[in-house]
Amino acid sequence: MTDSTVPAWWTTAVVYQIYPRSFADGNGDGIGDLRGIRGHLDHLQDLGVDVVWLSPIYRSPQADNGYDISDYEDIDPMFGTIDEFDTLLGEIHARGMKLMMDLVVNHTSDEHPWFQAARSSTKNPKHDWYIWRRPIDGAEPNRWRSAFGGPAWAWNPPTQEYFLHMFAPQQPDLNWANPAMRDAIYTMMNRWLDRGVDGFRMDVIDHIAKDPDALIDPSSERYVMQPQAHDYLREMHERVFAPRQEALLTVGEMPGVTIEDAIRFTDPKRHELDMVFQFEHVDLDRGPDSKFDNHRAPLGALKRSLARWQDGLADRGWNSLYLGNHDQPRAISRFGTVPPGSDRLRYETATALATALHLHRGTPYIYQGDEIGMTNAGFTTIDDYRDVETLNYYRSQVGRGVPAATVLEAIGFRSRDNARTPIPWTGDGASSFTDGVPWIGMAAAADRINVADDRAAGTRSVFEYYRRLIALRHDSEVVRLGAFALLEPDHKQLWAFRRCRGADARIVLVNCSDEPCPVPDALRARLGPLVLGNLQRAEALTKGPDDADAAGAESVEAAGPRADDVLNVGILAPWEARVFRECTEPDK
Ligand code: TEU
Ligand code: CA
Repeated sequence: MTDSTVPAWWTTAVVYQIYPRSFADGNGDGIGDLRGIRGHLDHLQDLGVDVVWLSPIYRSPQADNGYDISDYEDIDPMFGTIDEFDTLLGEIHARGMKLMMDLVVNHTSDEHPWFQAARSSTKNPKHDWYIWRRPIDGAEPNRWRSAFGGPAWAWNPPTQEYFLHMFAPQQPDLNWANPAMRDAIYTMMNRWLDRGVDGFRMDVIDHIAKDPDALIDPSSERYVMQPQAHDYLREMHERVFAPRQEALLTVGEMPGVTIEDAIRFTDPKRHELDMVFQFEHVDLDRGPDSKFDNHRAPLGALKRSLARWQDGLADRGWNSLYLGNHDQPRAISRFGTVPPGSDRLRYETATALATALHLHRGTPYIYQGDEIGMTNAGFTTIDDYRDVETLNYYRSQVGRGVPAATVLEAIGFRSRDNARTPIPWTGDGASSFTDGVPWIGMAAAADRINVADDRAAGTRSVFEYYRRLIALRHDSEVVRLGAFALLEPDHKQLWAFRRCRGADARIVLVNCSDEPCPVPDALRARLGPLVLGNLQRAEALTKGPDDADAAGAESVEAAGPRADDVLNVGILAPWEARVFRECTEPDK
């Protein structure tokens, strides 16, 4: 957040993440593209989002679906051309939205000309733009592992050295200690901002600083969150963001970041980033050895984790709010119990989790497809999968004798491909996404779970409910800026919390279970008029008094269903979510 007394514009904003290769295909090659996105901007504008975040569309060999960039300043032909990009950007701006690009500068593709030069000779000026080490005792310099399995070092015969890759071998890590390399990155970033881009989501930006001693320490585990990362980000802020800071949004993706680090990264007085993606809540259900040793995270762990971050960044810094993205399984199948393609409690779970997330303090991020309640894919064979991380894991596990069925069950729950299935725009499934053959299969039940059917579902439309959540954030200062307090922290079904700003307060009740949930009496006594609920109750709802802070009839707080049906709120239905004004006179 800026250090002015006026809250930054993005404290009101909601961001929508597009994974371009799976959003909409405009030329029939089975891969989503810029033309496809242009054809569905109404969907985003109808939803009411303020910022569109595009996962990478730069030139790339696609070893990691574009997170391996070979030219930062050109659009990959599979997505379109730079002219088509300019047209898309213009149309997004004309509709009053902003565009945030995905910046991957911890590493490049091994096909980037920089790396091709660097690997050719230790004498090449670009050699030091990457991270090289000689063998130690004939082996890799330390025992660091790639996030995708195997050693984090690959051998380079021309120079008889290893190079570091925290991800795929096709993704060599850049050496941020080299000033010329940093200059090239800043120059490129400024060219995108000069083109009109409104900000950057910065891929694993907490990985960019490496401790040189750790690189040759066989026992070292120290590869994220090195303190130099702050120095580089302050330099980047000075060289790139500062001249246009008020208009920009910068968010750092930071696996492993702590609250203390995040305060330093997002404290406006430090001029580094506006916000970060932290990983504490999305690492709750992973095993000690692998994310695929997965189990369900208890509600208590999830709500206390987010509450820690609410409390931690309450006074300095700002939270990104997310439950899903292109690296995570679908939230309703992971934090809910909705199997692939099932309609059982699917609308309820999608809208309940969205209510909990969007009523927290921070900037909510909607991942494409979550706004229509998409589930995990439901893939059944390894041939259905495309993700390098998933395929590497399958091969390594089966290779060490784990039954294929066991591995398929683990990846079926946790694979990143669960969220990378194409968006079905109508009940025609694949043909509503592409005229060709989609690059990856559709999720289960795409004939039923699709944009057209959801948007026609009236009071059971996930899209319509998301739209009202977004409108509520836009309308309500207490939702945007109100202080957060977790209520009933030990309740195993109920996610309850309070937001308040001055005398104005909301109480949020979300039953995160498949069973009815009695509302504790102490809470019921505090409930005033209903502001928003995800279920239509049988009882007729009467209009309550006009809202004090509602800006007229367009306010969702004025227009939504409201009633003093506190007496009827004693029991929350499975996955029922309700937002109330807090009653100031308990006996009322
Ligand atoms: O992901 C970084 C990351 O660490 C987590 O998302 C996760 O550890 C990773 O997906 C492996 O489980 C970012 C991008 O979001 C991801 O798509 C890329 O694969 C990765 O960086 C490398 O660029
Ligand atoms: Ca295409």
